[in-house]
Amino acid sequence: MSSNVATRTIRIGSRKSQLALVQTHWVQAELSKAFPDITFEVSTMETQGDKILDVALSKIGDKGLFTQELEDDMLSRKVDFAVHSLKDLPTQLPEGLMLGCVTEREDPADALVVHEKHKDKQLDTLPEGAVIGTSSLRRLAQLRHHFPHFKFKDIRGNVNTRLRKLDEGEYDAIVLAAAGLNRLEMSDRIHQLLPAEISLHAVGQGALGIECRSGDDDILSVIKVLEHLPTAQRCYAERAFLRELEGGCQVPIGVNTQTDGDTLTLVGIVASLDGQQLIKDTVTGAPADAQSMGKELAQRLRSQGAQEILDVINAENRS
Ligand code: DPM
Repeated sequence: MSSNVATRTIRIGSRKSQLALVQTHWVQAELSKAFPDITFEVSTMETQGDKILDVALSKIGDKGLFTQELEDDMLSRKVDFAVHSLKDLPTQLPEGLMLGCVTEREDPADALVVHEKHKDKQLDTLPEGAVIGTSSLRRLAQLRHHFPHFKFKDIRGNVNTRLRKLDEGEYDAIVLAAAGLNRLEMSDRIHQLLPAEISLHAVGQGALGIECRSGDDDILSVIKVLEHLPTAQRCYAERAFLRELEGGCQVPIGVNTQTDGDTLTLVGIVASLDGQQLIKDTVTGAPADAQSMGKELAQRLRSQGAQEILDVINAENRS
């Protein structure tokens, strides 16, 4: 590291939600431990995704919904890097910015949270017509496939708002990322972890992504101390898979990855919104080939009909 960075102040950009702040403050604390002579300051802002709360996520559609304002501040040098939930970070970053670090993953699984009155129930035993809250097309399509007798209803807002809406009786159950609940110390609200056979998680779910200016070597040398290589390799494979498939809007695409010694396994799914078609396949390879594995899996799913499913969804989202 060059000497000028050793005594300076580094500014971190973050969203304002409680979860975003927990994540950013963790990064700040870890980096302060590793670099006691550097001052790390947090600067918070609201993004488009925090402001527009009455429109389904899939309809807003724009990429970078939760990241763009932070990216503008990095490019204009108001902040030096930004901490994101990796799953909210688009696979194509603006010119001049890069994914500089991927931190160790929390549990990437989806979790079912139920209303009090269903506390003795599981997905298998919730009644016919139970109202399940999610605005994730990925969760919707996969759950509809396995549980066609439920009703699905959009839900927006940060984690706390969603839990309140559930508790107030608007929904029988909601699906959230286990990682968010764990980080908010609300693990006790997790009623059931959804196994991969029921719901493949979102690309990058459970990991933090630190975005910075491309080639900003001083900043990169600092944030890299938080990089967790096995997580990064898994997430590079997942992101390459999504990048190869995506059209522009939120799409029902799920993944699961495992590393076992020198083998990386990537499972991916593309689902139709009615849950009728699930196209799923697996590739294995060396972790160093993560990106090409992601591409290969995308091409395999495409040859099995995934593109037709995505074209229909993207056309509907735009209309
Ligand atoms: C993205 C999705 C959701 C968030 C879509 C998806 C969930 C939306 C919903 C891309 N971003 O998962 O298929 O359920 O209505 C989000 C959460 C976290 C990061 C909250 C959550 C925390 C977990 C993490 C919202 N972004 O999914 O419960 O760090 O991975």
